Amino acid sequence: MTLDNTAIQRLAERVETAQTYATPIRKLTDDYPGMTVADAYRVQTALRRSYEARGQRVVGWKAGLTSRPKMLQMGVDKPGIGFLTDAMARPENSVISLGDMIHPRAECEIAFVMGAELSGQVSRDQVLAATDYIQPSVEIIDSRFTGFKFDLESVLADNSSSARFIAGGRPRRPGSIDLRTIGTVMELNGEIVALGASAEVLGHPADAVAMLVGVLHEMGEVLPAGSFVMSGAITAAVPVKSGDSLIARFLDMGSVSVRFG
Ligand code: OOG
Repeated sequence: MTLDNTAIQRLAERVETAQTYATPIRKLTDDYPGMTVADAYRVQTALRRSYEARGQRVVGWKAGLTSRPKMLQMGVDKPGIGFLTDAMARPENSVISLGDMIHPRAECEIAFVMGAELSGQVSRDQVLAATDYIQPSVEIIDSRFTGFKFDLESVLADNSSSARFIAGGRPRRPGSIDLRTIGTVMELNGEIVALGASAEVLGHPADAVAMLVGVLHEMGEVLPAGSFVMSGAITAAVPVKSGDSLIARFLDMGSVSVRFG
């Protein structure tokens, strides 16, 4: 860690303002080149505390940059995590307003709903044993950095670009489906724009949840029972705009549909 608490607090306020008013900012490492990953998570924690102080509730977590297509798209080669609040959740089949985002992009992800708490270093099997069900989801990400360009430290401080999330499709018990071979097809306005398979996510999406629990442990946190956890985009993210309609299809798990306003 290189930054003092005053700098951490100031950076969290800078990110929160950019998130709240959808105004792009320079990446944080331009001003704080010595910032470390540990510093970035301290900024993310300060941001989480601020949202909680305003009455938002943390309902889950997300893993990000867990697939090669995402790492190649963003030029970052390590995964990370971010928190999800009730204010970011949107219902399936709804119209999601994009007016309060800078340059939104959509992603298909496998979500895990936890039946039991997890903490520390856990295995894929422990993740699966603690999972109540898995479910298709769509995440709308929105980097607060100009041009959607960042490095690992900046994106982690920006809560891993979290903006909105939608759960849908058909929930499945983890033991009833091979979590590596779930094919996904994303259609935007009737055109196929992204195709993938769930093994892109660290070889097995449950390994992304194990990674997430490990990062939480380093932050002094656990993953509570009832958490909604997204394991990370399977394909590169797709830009969306007002008027678009999106269907994310998941093999044997149904689909998630949304429109953008
Ligand atoms: C960082 C967040 C990536 C994912 O699922 O890979 C992410 C970004 O690309 O802006 O949410």
